[in-house]
Amino acid sequence: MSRITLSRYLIEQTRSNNTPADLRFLIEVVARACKEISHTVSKGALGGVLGSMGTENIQGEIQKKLDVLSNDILLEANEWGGHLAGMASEEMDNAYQIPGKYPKGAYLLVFDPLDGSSNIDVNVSVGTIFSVLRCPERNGAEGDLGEEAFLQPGTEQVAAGYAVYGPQTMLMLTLGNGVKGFTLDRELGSFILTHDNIQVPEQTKEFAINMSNQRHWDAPVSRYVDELLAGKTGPLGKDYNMRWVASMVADVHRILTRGGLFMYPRDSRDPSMPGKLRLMYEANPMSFIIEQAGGAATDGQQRILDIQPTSLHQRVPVFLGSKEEVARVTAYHQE
Ligand code: AHM
Ligand code: MG
Repeated sequence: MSRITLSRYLIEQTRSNNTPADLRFLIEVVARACKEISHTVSKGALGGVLGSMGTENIQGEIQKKLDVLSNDILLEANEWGGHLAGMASEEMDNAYQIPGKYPKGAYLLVFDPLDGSSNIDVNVSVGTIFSVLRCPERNGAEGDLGEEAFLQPGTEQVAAGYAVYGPQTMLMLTLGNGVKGFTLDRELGSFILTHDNIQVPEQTKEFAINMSNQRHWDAPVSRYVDELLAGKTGPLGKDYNMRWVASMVADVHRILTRGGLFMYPRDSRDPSMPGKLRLMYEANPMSFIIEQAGGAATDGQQRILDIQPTSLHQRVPVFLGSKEEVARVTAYHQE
């Protein structure tokens, strides 16, 4: 049987699922950019790409050289094709305007160009996360595209995905009808469909959280993690295993592959920051993917995809993965 490339999968989606041709083109361009980022990341010290830029992004985080390179690769790949009305990125203060010399399109592309960048210099998996929204009608408005165009709840996403740059480079994609996984065949230079119909098991014995923040957690999270740690003799009646890569893409990828629960709760370190992860660039695309694979995602109170964003760089607490455990930790918040 012939192998199914990402391009072929997308063309088949256009035929069977009415995926518009410009959305197909958009995904192809993002995938091409991810290949370039994968190649750049893999050069490591040989390419002189490790280390910091000495600059900070809008969230006060030190930018790595690869954060900035990856951001530029995605912008350059996507700005000229005529499929986008604008872009927004974790690494840029404001919405990115499509240069006037290029045509504009119907979609908005939102991304975290290189997630997990604290892992770059130690050669641990990192990745690119992206989300696609429709640009709202601008009613003939001229001029720059404002931040408000992007502030749509996650339920409005028409596509989301991530590339993980690990032992293999993989692209995981949802167009709203399930999740497909593609592995980069470096000899062909193509993403090949290797993981059809991905399903997150409803139950799990594995959780992921940064335990070093324990003393800062809210009571429901402390209670829940205490129960996980109590194992077989505790109220949950089973022993749990813990994993924390500190790259959300890698942690979510493990959960898509074998189940589990990922948590980055709100904590009391900085009251102005309700969690660490960003709604638009991390929580929404990952929640869309996880739900499409049969899992669940909440902020402890409500479904993440239902949150109405109020700003581009908004942060949220995140609980996602196997349904049963997400439901339990969410219920503890609501008690
Ligand atoms: P980044 O986008 O700046 O890389 O930050 C997001 C990352 C996630 O990938 C990961 O889950 C989390 O931050 C790890 O945070 P911590 O270092 O607090 O454990
Ligand atoms: Mg990130």
